[in-house]
Amino acid sequence: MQRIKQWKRILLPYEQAVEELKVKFKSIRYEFRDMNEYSPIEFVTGRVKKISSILEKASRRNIPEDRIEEEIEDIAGIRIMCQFVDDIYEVVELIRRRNGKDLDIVYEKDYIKNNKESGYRSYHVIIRYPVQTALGEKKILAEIQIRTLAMNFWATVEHSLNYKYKKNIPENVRIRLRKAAEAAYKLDKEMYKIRNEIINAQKLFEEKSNSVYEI
Ligand code: 0O2
Repeated sequence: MQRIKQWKRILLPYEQAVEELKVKFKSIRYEFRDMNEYSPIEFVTGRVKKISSILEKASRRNIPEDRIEEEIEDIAGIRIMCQFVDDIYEVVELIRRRNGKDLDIVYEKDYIKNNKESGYRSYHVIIRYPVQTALGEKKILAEIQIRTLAMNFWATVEHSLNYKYKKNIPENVRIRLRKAAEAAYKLDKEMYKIRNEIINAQKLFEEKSNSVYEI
């Protein structure tokens, strides 16, 4: 019980970081839309890892409890969803431009160019983020995952299957998942080919919806 209470306290700045980062990335989307420009960010989510998942990951990787905050980089996680693969790299640029300002980039992992064995694709940026707490500043690690809607669909489904099969997905399902990952990637490529067409149609649709509200 005491241990859970301690962990809840440790996680407070992580919760604050997730809330702040969500606001910051959502604001970028609002700004683009306000300028009537295309936003590379479609939507943003975030979460703090559950205590049980933190402890399970630490035990799986033999991380002593006093090293968890330094070694588990995704206790605070932000997910940014984009429409097109190119938007992902634009978002990465937006983050890089903030390096040394409100966040510090620790390292990046491009699982789009080098997808995982499972078929997983996403771009990960690990950052150090300063949180102002009642006891002063605390710099925490956070993971920003940037992916397309298709990549997100695949990852969400695969994550549920991993949970169901306790990370031991049967071979036949794993093969199908790899095929599905390729299909999702093909979908992203096809969509990219008609990117301008889609963006123009969305602009028209948005203008129409706004004018309805203006009446
Ligand atoms: P959750 O529930 O999302 O928090 P490891 O977790 O040991 O495989 P590592 O070194 O911590 O990997 O970093 P990595 O590989 O960048 O993975 C961190 C997170 O990326 C994972 O967190 C997932 O969110 C996501 N991810 C990585 N690989 C896969 C994959 O094959 N499938 C899916 N669906 N997601 C993946 P957690 O802690 O695994 O889970």
